Amino acid sequence: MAKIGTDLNRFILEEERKHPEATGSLTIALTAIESATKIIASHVRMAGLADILGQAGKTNIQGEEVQKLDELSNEILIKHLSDSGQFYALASEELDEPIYPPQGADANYVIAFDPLDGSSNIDVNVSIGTIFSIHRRIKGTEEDFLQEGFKQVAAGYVIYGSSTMFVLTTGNGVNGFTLDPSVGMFLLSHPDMKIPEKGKIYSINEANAKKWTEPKIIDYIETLKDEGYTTRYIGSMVADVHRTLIKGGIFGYPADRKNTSGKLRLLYEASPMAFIIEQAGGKATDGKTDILSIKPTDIHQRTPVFLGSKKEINQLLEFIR
Ligand code: P6P
Repeated sequence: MAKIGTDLNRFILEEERKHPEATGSLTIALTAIESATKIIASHVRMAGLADILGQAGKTNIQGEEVQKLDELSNEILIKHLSDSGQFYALASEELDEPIYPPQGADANYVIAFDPLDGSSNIDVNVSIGTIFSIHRRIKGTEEDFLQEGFKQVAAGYVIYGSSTMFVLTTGNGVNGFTLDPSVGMFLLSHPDMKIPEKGKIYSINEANAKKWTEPKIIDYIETLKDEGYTTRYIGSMVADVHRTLIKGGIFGYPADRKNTSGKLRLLYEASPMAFIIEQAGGKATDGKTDILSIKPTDIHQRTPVFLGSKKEINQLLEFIR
């Protein structure tokens, strides 16, 4: 196991050296994500000052329209991922269609990302995050994004919270790196992360309960309440999933009569988070199928999501089945 304090770049290089066939491409790819998210973090930290400095969605002192943070984050990621030359195609929550950077014409990977998930929470200073999912290029068409989640090469998120953390899996466990702003480096703070077998928290927006298309979820939650669980729901997926990874329990966003396929996106929210949670020893399902087994049909498709500790997920599946 890597030593606490190892920086992310060194960790990625040491991981690469475990694979003789590695070309270094994934290392460069992940380093590009690291650079982009450090810049995003600096903008997110400034967001609170936006009104004071007349920025962030308003006209700044030069009289220029300043972009919304999620649009800015999207542009920062597109620039760094394109310039890395390691991605044949980029799919973003902010873009209707994928883009194919000329620098990545011969690249072996495609990446889907949510540049700033939960951005509606910025004005109330709630943790938000960047989520990404990397697949191998197969055909060199949009279909390369429509691979099952278990085929992911790497997945991760960066949570811009009380500290900025980069949580990453390349299919060999989960490791968490905390940004040391004094040196601008992500340092290994949470080696080999494992989700507790069970928790004491459920994280589901019960305000939607009367609209849920699977009423048995209500009975399941009542059982958890009888078992002494408490509820925590931040309304920012990265924050709710990060807490679930560390404390255990369950996070869920069921389908309802308004969002008949659920609200969360499969490719760049549910699938990367499911890969991380399963790599940490947990489970992720849409209520019937493992999230990682779902064959996507559309880049922006939505799915119901339930992820977390094995105990809570298996118990839920007993109720639903
Ligand atoms: P609701 C944020 O808008 C988001 O996309 C996720 O980050 C979060 O988990 C979910 O929506 C919250 O949705 O309907 O409970 O506010």
